[in-house]
Amino acid sequence: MSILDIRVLGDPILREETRPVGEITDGIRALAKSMFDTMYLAKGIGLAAPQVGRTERMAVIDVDDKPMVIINPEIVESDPKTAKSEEGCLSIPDVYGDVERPSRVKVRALDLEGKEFEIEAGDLLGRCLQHEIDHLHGKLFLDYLSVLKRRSAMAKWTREKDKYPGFIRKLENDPSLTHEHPDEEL
Ligand code: K1U
Ligand code: ZN
Repeated sequence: MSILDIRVLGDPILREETRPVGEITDGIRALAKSMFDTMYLAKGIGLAAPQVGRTERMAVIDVDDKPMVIINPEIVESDPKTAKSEEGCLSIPDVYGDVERPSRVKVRALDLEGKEFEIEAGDLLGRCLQHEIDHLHGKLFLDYLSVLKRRSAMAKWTREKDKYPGFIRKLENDPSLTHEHPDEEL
């Protein structure tokens, strides 16, 4: 098992555009495996390459026990109807916000064999696809919040960010994974 460090808000890589994956090499397959290991340990449902300091245009997702790798994904259709729901981000631990997004999207991507596929999804999977594809273009859920909600999310992050020196979240000593919830403490 290979666990990668997660980059947190403030690391410039989270705001950069990724580069399309050309050939799907053993290195890309190994990266996907390490990203799954990292995502599961962090208790996430998705993880995009920039979150682990990589510039490849790829992400891993697992909603409802259906692991999926999306390489060079594109949203090819978006429902004009929108839905609002709470999101978190493994790169902004303990900060949450309600994000309005298209209710359903159709995504075209390559799998780890280099085969093109399309997936149409709403609900949590549709939201997760959009959240991960945003990461691949340097966009974060905070960008969708109103000025007031964004300000309060940033105030919360100001209180959290010192736990992550160098904008690096090391999962082996991560406070939100290793500490009990305050309500569960005596
Ligand atoms: O990319 C990431 O930062 C992962 C992120 C993805 C995501 C969360 C919520 C809505 C859309 C996309 C997470 O997995 S954060 C963990 C989390 O919020 C969550 C975990 C299990 C079920 C639902 C949400
Ligand atoms: Zn995220």
